[in-house]
Amino acid sequence: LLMESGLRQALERQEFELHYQPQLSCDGQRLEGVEALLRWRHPQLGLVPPGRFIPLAEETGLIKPIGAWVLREACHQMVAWDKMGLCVPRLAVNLSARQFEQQTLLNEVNDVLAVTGLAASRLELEITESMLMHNPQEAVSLLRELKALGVKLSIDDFGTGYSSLSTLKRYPLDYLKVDRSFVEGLPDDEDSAAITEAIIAMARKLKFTVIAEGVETAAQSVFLANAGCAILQGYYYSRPLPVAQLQQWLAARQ
Ligand code: G
Ligand code: G
Ligand code: MN
Ligand code: NA
Repeated sequence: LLMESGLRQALERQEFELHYQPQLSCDGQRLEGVEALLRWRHPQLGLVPPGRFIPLAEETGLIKPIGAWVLREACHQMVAWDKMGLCVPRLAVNLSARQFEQQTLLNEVNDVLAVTGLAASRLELEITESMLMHNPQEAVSLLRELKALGVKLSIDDFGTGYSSLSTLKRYPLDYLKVDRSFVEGLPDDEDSAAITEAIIAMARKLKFTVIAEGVETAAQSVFLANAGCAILQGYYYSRPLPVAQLQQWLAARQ
């Protein structure tokens, strides 16, 4: 109850903030991009992770204005980094099911690109399998229109839903993010290793660029790079960081 009334006011009170997690090339050398991850700086509860308020935001519909804020805030941040001479090549933003609607989303993306001047190709929108399966026909046409704007599209948490790679091929997706539940067992767990290698190999043949999430160890990063994964994301490289800390992280690497 406290959460719901608080959630309604959180936007006006500017209690939301974005943290950014780096994504590295498979050799760990080059920054490929960052993923924006939402947090709620609650006056009493402190920093609330998205798992604790996004379901409620979805139920109440508040996710629409919140999601629109995330998109604007993150794109403005990219342009601010450009001006500071900090090179962040690409920005990934998570979409929720309720945001994934034809006209509103297209207008929001179009507007934010026009207002900020951010090149469309530097924006990546992350969607989940369930968002595609709910209404495949609608999803295809929405994704095509988003692609026509020039943005990149990725499928998040791949492997946790019910879709196969062959089904995914019907959609104009650029990136496939292997869910961290597979990465967790690497390199020793034989089933995780076999499944991860197979997913990466097939995804590559189908021309997806593969991103692994939840990379926590050097051994996992080596395994994934050898398996053909292009981009790595996880605590091994960096946790999701508040803006000031990400800027320090970037500056330290230059
Ligand atoms: O940062 P963390 O691991 O706690 O994120 C947990 C979940 O919340 C992830 O599944 C992530 O996709 C989701 N999430 C994080 N930020 C956003 C956001 O801005 N919008 C939406 N819809 N989901 C987000
Ligand atoms: O579902 P999505 O991929 O958007 O969620 C990303 C979430 O995963 C973020 O909440 C982030 O905090 C979390 N995360 C990122 N890297 C790691 C990692 O190396 N290990 C674990 N356990 N979680 C991670
Ligand atoms: Mn994600
Ligand atoms: Na994910």
